Amino acid sequence: MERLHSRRNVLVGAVVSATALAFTRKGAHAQEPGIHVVQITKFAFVPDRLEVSVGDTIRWTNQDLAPHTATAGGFGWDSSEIVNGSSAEIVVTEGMETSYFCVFHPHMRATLEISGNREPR
Ligand SMILES: [Cu+2]
Repeated sequence: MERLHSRRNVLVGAVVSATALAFTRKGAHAQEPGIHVVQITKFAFVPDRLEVSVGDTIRWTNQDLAPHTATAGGFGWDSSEIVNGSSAEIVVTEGMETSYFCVFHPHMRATLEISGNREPR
């Protein structure tokens, strides 16, 4: 029941932050892909270190007035520009780069930890 409820929340989107927090608490033992929310605020990624699994979605939400990006250190993946109040999502894939930054503000840096695989659905 809890999983069904979580999946519906992901689709609805409005309550996705609460879902992401719940997912984080469940940790690596959760079987279904989850959504991890990273807030971009005051020129920083929060959290700046995120544990994810292949198949999970990472959603960056920009709370700053300035535009930002989430861009892999070697440019292997890129959110493209995220303007104030909007979000971008990337699905975690096997072997993807785990360090990223903002191309507009290269001092903004963060890291992913890819902890394991989930069964394809
Ligand atoms: Cu930026």
